[in-house]
Amino acid sequence: MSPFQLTRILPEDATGAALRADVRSGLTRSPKTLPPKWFYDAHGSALFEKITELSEYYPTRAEREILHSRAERIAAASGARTLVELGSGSSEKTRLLLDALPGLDSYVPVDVSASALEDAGRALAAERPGLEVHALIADFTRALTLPTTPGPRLVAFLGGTVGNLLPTERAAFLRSVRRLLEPGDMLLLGTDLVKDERELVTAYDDPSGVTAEFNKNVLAVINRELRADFDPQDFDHVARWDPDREWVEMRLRARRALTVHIQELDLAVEFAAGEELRTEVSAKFREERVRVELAAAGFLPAHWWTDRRGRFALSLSGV
Ligand code: AVJ
Repeated sequence: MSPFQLTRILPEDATGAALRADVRSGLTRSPKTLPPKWFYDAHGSALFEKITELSEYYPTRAEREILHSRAERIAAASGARTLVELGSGSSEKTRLLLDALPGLDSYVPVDVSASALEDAGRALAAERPGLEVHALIADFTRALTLPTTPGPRLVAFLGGTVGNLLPTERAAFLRSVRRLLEPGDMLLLGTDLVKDERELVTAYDDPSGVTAEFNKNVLAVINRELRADFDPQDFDHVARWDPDREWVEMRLRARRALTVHIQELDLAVEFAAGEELRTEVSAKFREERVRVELAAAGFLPAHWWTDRRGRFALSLSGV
């Protein structure tokens, strides 16, 4: 039996149907919005990898610092035999955890991107012959069922991606993760923290323009998948801090009045000059809010660790 198994939970066309529904509803409302998950085709994922290497984009390095210093504690506290990673992407940070979890039998990376799962999953299965890799192609914001693997399980949701969910979506998501867990299982959650506005905005508006390119990539995705005629040059990248909701927003601002045609949807979308399309919210947290939200979902927060500069936190919770 191969130690690498790839299971598709998402039906082949679920992604296409979800994209069509999101684009139709997001571009026909006011203000216009798109969910950030559509950034991540192969090019968008590569651009995100480039973002993580920018000096301005601190979350990845800050989280890696915490994982590096706390991996042994996490391993000891969880005693995990199965590691489930939601939104695993390239699984690079996972190696720190995997290396620290000596008793691990199974690794379950969950991602919407089959290609990311293939590459990362096969590499890991080759490196760790004793480890069963059960990759799941799934949208973790929807109902998930996990393969039967030995407990206790540690579910990791890293990178601060939980901040991409709006508050009501986040509450529903945390409850759905809670339902996956049994007594003895734990959740390891990465959350970016509230900090100086300049530092936050610069992390989402780097001078080299990589984040701008990443933001505009969603237009290329819609052009390709839904036969639309967006010209990325018609839009400016905007990153803004919302002090009331404590999140960073990325937007695309139309440089002039224009009409976009989306053939697959049989839809024409008008933008006024200066009109902004919101493409992402990235919520920043305070310890108290993380505790309250975790508790509301039925978790028992046990540990809270930050990097030395207090920019990012990892929390470990039981159920
Ligand atoms: C991958 C969702 C954690 O919100 O910081 C990076 C995505 N957006 N730069 C984030 C992102 C703009 C990132 N997450």
